[in-house]
Amino acid sequence: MARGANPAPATGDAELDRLHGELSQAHVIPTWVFAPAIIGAAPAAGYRPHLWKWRRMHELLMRAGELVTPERGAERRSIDHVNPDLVAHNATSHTLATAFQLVRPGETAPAHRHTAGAVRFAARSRGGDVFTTVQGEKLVMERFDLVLTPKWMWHEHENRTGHDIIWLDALDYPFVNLMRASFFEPHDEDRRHARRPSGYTGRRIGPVRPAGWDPYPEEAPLVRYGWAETRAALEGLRGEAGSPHDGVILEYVNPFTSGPTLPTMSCRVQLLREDEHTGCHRETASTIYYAMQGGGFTIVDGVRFDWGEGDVLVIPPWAWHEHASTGGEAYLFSVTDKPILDTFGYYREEAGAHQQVTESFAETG
Ligand code: 1HN
Repeated sequence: MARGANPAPATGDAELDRLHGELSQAHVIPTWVFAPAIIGAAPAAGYRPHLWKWRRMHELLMRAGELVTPERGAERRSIDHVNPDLVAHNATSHTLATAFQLVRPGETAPAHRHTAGAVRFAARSRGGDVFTTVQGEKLVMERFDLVLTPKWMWHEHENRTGHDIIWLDALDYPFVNLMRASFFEPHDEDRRHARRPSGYTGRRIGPVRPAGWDPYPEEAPLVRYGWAETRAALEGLRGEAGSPHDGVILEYVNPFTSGPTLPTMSCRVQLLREDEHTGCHRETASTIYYAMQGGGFTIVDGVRFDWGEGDVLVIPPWAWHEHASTGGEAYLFSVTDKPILDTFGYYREEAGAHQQVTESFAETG
């Protein structure tokens, strides 16, 4: 099939139409016709918000637990949240993808590395000796801990407990793929890196650090954010006003730069207090939410998404949204691509009036 540019609509002027036709065949388009399509007056996400209900995800993941083993080839027993509007990209938002990963007792997911950066939020963990090893350093994963796998770092997972662990993976591979910058390598035993003592990085990221310690930039940060400390920080802010659009919200920062969690992704945790209903806003960032505890709803462009524990919700860029807790307080973990926009000065935010709900999201599949 010949590949031409989009044909311009007929104008009624035969000669102009002939020019438009020839332009298209020569793989050029007339800006005088296509300017609005080329440069939008406001962002068009091109995809809709979507909600994945935990009950269904859990059932499917447990079936995978019976049928699939994470070994060389299959690599990981994870199920990716594919936005029905982004099927061609296997993506949750246009830049980010989340997944649920199950590691059963005694299992190891073999080491590999990729240019995509990843974070893991321990959604369901009973604690104990279950961990991700990043660059030879063991990062344990108790419930609601966050561990990072920055780009190109070797990582493998191991569960030495008697219980299943399920975590939420968030990766920036849709963005990396857009940039045509994806590389992947399975671990090669010959290149096995030196192992570090447990807590090595943890002892180097606080307000007091070994004197003269200068991390290689490509090796930092390698961080585990323990839920006990994160929760204490969140509780400490409970009495303050918080954010008009998010309630009490914390950002997981890079301890070396105080910048975002990773160059492409910022992780947050937020508390919506009892019967809190936030203000409405829209932003040029896309965000994926994981409901940790409690229930509530989020209105996105007039559609109400009711969420409960374990549910995942994606909000595209420039979509109006506001959050509310119902029946008590609610905790949300989220990942946003805001750092990418900030890097180039593209982040914008606008506050708006509360929305009218025109429909409620209905689960499919
Ligand atoms: C991946 O490498 C991991 O390393 C998890 O645990 C989820 C989803 C898609 C592609 C690669 C991991 C992933 C993934």
